[in-house]
Amino acid sequence: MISETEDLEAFLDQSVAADARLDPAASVLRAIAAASVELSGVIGLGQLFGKVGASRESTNTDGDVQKELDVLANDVFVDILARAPVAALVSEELREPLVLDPQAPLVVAMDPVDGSSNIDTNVSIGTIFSILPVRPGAVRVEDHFLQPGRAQVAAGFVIYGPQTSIVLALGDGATQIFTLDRREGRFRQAVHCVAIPPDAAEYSINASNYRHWDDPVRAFIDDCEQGAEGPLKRNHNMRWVGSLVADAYRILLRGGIFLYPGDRRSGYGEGRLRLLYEANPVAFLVEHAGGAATDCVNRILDLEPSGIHARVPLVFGSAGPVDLVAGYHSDPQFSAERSPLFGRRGLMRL
Ligand code: AFP
Repeated sequence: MISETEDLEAFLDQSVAADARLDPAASVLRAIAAASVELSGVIGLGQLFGKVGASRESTNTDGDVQKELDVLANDVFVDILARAPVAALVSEELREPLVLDPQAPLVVAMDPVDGSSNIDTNVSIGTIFSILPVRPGAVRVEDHFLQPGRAQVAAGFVIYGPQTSIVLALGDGATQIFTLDRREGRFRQAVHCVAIPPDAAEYSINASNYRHWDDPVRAFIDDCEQGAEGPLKRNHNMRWVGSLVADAYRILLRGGIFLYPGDRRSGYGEGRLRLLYEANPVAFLVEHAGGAATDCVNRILDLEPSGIHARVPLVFGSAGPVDLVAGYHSDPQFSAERSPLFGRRGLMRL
């Protein structure tokens, strides 16, 4: 375990000194950190920089209209990763993988700007990244990316909020947080070895989708809402930022559970979030901090991606509540009660 360090540079140097195989990943993390300082400056200016939140004619792989900042950020990361030991890049903003240095030992999957819909509302947004080893013998470029998340060498996200911070885990079994000290132009250690509380009564879900959820998710949220009088026997709080990195950062620091399940809306059967560059990196950080991450039932980091932009239901946070949600999905009683007679669990509809 790496001892507490002064800043990101010292942390990366110490990590490579402890395991020389991490040297290429450390170079990629330095590149991402440098690009994030530039982006932080642009995001911090908001409308003063220009219409960064303006919508373009183009759409991304999500079918979402691209914001000016989405494209600008993607260009910044492509430029800097082309000078790092990266063989290929998958980005939410690019339909196909982009080949960079075919001889390099790593590939990177990333969402350059997560939370784009919040750009104009001055809410925290972020860059999420996953660093994987190339797969020897891969025939197609995308085959390098179709690995379970447990193969990640490193992963993390940058959050552009009141602070600009990098949350990362680099193979040594711990999640670290570094905050940009603009006075010195460097990322300094803010939290050493993040530890998610094993339990917490705070849940994070877009409740406006209640009518689209499957029964086990409804049953769990119903029980959270019933508070101390309900089967969970305690009152709960709710938070939903609409920016994955903001909800993830809060949960890493004070615990809780985040849910973006699959639902019955067209195109949302596997939820909204992407396995390669949203769920896997967040799951890597959460597990390194002692939490858990599933697709409601199965461990995220064990899932085999079906494609570079594959979506996945995502539940993560304090291990207790994440395990409880899996229990709601495996215990038939939680879905048996939702007959036409029961509007909400346990309440007879007359
Ligand atoms: P955008 O990047 O389109 O704003 O989506 C953000 C996001 O991917 C993730 O950061 C949020 O947790 C989630 O979508 C919010 O989804 P809803 O808008 O459906 O609540």
